[in-house]
Amino acid sequence: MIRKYVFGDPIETDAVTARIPAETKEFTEDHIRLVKDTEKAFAPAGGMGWIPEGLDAAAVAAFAQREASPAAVFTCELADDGRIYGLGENIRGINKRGWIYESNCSDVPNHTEEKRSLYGAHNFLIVDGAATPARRFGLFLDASQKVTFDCGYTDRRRLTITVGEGGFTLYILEGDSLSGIVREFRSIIGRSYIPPKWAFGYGQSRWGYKCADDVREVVREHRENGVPLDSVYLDIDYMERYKDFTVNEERFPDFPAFVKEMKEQHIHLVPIIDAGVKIEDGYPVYEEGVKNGYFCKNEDGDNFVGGVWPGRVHFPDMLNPEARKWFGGWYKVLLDAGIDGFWNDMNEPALFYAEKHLEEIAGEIRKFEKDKLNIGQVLTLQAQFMNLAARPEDYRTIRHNCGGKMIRHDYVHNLYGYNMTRAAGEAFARLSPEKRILLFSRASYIGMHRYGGIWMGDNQSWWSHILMNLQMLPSLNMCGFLYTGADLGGFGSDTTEDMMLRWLELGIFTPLMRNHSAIGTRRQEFYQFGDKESFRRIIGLRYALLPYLYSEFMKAALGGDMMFMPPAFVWPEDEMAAQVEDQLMVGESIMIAPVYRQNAEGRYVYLPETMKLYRMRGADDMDAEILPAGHHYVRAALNEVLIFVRADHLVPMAAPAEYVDGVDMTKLTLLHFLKKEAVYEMYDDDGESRGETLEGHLTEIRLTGDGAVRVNGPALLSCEMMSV
Ligand code: MIG
Repeated sequence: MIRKYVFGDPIETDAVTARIPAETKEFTEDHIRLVKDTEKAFAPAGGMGWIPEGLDAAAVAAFAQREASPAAVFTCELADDGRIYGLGENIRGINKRGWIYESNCSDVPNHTEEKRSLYGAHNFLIVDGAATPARRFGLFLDASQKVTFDCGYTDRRRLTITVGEGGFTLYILEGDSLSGIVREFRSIIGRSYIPPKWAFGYGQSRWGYKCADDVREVVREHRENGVPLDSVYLDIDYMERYKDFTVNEERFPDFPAFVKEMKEQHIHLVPIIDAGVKIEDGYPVYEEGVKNGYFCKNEDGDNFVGGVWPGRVHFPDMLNPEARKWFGGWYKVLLDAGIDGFWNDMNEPALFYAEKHLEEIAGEIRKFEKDKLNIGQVLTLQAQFMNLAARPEDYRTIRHNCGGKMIRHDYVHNLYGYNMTRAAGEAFARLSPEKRILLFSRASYIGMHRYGGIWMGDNQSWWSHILMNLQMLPSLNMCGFLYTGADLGGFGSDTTEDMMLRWLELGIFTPLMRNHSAIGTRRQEFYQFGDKESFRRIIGLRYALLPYLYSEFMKAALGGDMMFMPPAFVWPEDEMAAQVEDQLMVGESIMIAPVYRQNAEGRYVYLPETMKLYRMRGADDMDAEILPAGHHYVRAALNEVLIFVRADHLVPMAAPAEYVDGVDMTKLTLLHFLKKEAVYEMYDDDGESRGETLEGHLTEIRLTGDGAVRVNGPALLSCEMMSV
C-alpha cells in the first residue's frame, strides 16, 4: 500500500518511475503528523530561483541570498523500542535512532560521529515501532532541497522531519514486514544498476598512480604473486592538468595501446571523471560548454566560476537535459580508447572556493595595506580563508536551467551528482547498447541507483570504519544502491597489515571490492605487507565465492530485494536479533560476522537459529562446525573468514582464478548445511549483455537428504559437496 501526497509544485527528480496517482484529500495519516506547513514555502519555482515578481533590485539581491526557510515539518512519536532504518549513506548504526541526519550532499573528508551528512541524499526510511496504531511504515520524501531527519536527537521519543523550502512529494508505504516495505519501495523507483561481471573482481586504486609504469607495476605484483586482480583505477593524475576526457600523453603515451596491453592481461582501467570543467582556451569541453550555454550560471547570468583541482572551473549544468546529453557524450573519447568503466567524483559538487567570494576577501586584505592588523582582524581574515570551501552562500549564487526556469542551486543541490552520473549512464545506453559499462559515483540521490553504483567516499584507516562500512550496506540496499563498497583499508590515514586483512575479510562480500587510498598516506597494495600468502588466499576466496555473490546480487537487482540484510529484517520476531548491528545476512544462505577490532582473535556472534560455521582460510582450507542458536564467542585468526550457513541452504563456490573471466562458474563445490533438503537457485549470465532478466538464467541446484545433487536449468553445472 502506497499513498502519495504532493505539496506545492515540486521539481521533478525522476526518483520514482512508477505512475502513482496522488491523494486528492488533505494530508492526514495515522503514522505521521504535519505540524507546520507554510503555503508560501511550497510556491512554484519561477524567475531566478523562486524570486517573487515586483521586487526592486536591492530586494531581489537580498531575496537571492536569503536562506531558505522550512516548508514543512512532520513528526511522529516513537515507542520505547521503536527503531528507524534507512537513510542510505550515513554515519552511525543500522538503527538510525538517536542522531540527526541531513540530506545535503557534502564533500566530507572526515566521517566522524558528529557529521550529519555524507555524499548522498537518500530520503527513505522505515519506522519500526511508532507509538501509533500503525506501528510500522515506510516514508520517502522526494525532495530536491535539504531535508533534516531528527531521529530522536532533540527528543528521544520523537522523529521529526523538516523539509526545506520548495515543493516536494511524500510517499507513505505500508507492508507487513520490513523487507516487504523495502520491496514495495524498490518496485516504484526502478531497477538497480547492474555492472559488468568483471566489476565484481578485485580492484586496486590509489590517488598517486601517475603513469603507465606505475600501473604496470601494480599489475605485475599481483600476477607474479598469484593475487587476483581485475581492475586498476586511474585517479586525477592520468589527466592533462585535471581536464576531464583528456589523457596526459607524457605519462600515458599511446593510451589506447596501453588500455589494450592491460586488457590482454585481463585488467580493466577505470578512470575518474570530476564534475568541474577546467577553464582553458582551446580545451574543447570548455569551449563547447561556453558556446552552448551548458554551464551553471551565477546571479548575473555569467558562467559561475569555482575552484577545484583543475583550478578555475565551470560546472556543467547537469539539471539541463541538453547539457546532460552533451556532457555524457564526452565519455565517448575514453570509450573509444577501450575504457569500459568510470568513477564520477567531486559531484556534490565539491567547491574549494567560489571565485567571487575569493575576490571579496582578497579585497578585504587590501584594505589593510597601510594599517597594522589587530588581532580581531587577523582572526577574521584567517577564518575567511580557512572557510572558503562549500559555503552555502556561494552555492546560493549558482543557477540551473531547469526547463527554461533559472533555479537557485540550493533547491536542487542534491540532484547534481545524480544527474552527472545519469548523464554518463544515459550516454552509455546510446554509445554501448550491447555491453554494460562500470559506473559509480560519489554523490547520489535515490533515482541514481538506476544509472550507477556509489562508493562510500573518503573514509579513514580506522578500525571503527570497518564497522561503518558494514552498517551502511543494508541502508544503501534499502534505497536501491546495490553496487557499492568502501575504500578497503581506508582512504585517509595510514593503514596496517592486520587492518588491511580484516577489512578485506568484509570487502570480499561487497559488490564493489576496491582497495583505495589517499596520496601521502602509507601505501596499501597487498605487496607492501609481509604475509602475502594470506592476502592471496582471502582475495582468492572472493573469486571462489563469485558464483554465489554474483547470483545473489543479480537476484536482488532484478527482484528489487536487498543483498545485505540486518538480522532484524530476517528474524523479525527475535528481539535479540534486532540488537545485532555487526552481522549481516549476505543473500539468502549466509550470515557474515567480520572482526573489526585490532588484535582480536575472534568475536561474539549471535545466532538466531542453528547454523553451520565455515571458518575459511581460503577456498580450499577450512574447518566447519554446527553451532546452536544463541550467543557464541567464535575464534577467527587474522587469516580466517567466518561464514555461517543457514540450515537447508547452499553456497555454490568455484575454484579461484586470477581474474573474473577465468572463474569457471559451472564447476561448483557446495558449502552446505543439510537438514532435510537444500535448494539453491543460481543466477548466471554472460556478465556483459544488457537486458538482464531472471528468466532463462536461473539454474536450480537441489541437494537431497541422501546427499545426492540434482541440477535443473539452463546452466550445465557440475556440483560436488564440500568435504567438510
Ligand atoms: O579532493 O581525486 O573521494 O577517492 O582519490 C579529493 C582524488 C578528490 C576525492 C575522492 C577520492 C580521490 C580524490 N578525490
